[in-house]
Amino acid sequence: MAKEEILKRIAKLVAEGDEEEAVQAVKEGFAAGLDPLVILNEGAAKGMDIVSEQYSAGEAYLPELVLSGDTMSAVIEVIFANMSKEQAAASKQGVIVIGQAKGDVHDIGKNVVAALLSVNGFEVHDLGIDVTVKSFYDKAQEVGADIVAISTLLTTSLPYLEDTARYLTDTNTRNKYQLIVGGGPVTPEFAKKIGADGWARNAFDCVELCRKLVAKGNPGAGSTMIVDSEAV
Ligand code: B12
Repeated sequence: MAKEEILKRIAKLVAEGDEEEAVQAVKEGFAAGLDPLVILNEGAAKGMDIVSEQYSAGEAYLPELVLSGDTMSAVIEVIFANMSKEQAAASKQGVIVIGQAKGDVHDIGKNVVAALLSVNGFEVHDLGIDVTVKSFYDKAQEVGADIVAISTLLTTSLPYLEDTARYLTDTNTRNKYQLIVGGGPVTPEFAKKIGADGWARNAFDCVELCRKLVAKGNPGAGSTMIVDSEAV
């Protein structure tokens, strides 16, 4: 099968939530010489786009979303296992604490971001879903993080991003950690408003953002770096 067809098939199987076949197709992709990052971005992630659009159009419902989400997670695991071998010798780019904001159980996008950061040489500590402000702080202190990354897809969880910025200020640690935010309702304007150090549109942009922020240093200085590959 041609590479392009394998990518389309992976996208379709993720959208359909067919975990077994999707994992098999990913393995076929490796065998055909496809780059793991291409499989992730142009195959699996496209599948999530498809089911997201179907959901928004009322053509798919929560059970389908859960199946697709589980399939995406399984696929990420296989892709990640394959990539981490290649990247084992990668130098440490920085330490990142990442999690989904309090009240939010969505984790697919956050998992993609975490996986991509890991394979690009960052040491990633993933706190999972529904993470309290204090947990972000405690983990960052414990591991000596360079970056605290918060994801949310829920408008109702946005206030916790602002709370985190305030908590870091109140504990005199705002100048220790680059605070970055992202996910559906998190706009660049919102990131600026809460004084975050960075915002990125997707996982690929996030890797670039993290590289630039670690190189720049000076967290909490008041400027917000925006990395948006879709900006015109
Ligand atoms: C899948 C899904 C679910 C699944 C989640 C499964 C899982 N394991 O994650 C399930 C079915 C569980 C679910 C539940 C709910 N959902 Co839902 N869900 C979705 C859906 C369809 C797709 C999300 C997704 O995975 N996208 C694919 C990933 C790859 O993209 P992404 O998350 O955006 O991440 C990318 C970027 O945003 C960015 N990014 C992400 N995080 C970060 C972090 C940083 C730091 C940076 C820089 C970048 C970054 O990079 C990522 C990768 O490129 C969206 C619709 C949509 N179009 O987004 C609704 C959506 C997010 N859900 C919604 C809602 C309302 C809910 C529920 C409240 C429904 C309900 N009534 O129960 C519950 C949530 C309960 C809770 N407490 O959290 C709304 C949210 C509306 C809002 N703005 O508040 C949406 C937008 C649907 C809608 N149109 O109404 N959901």
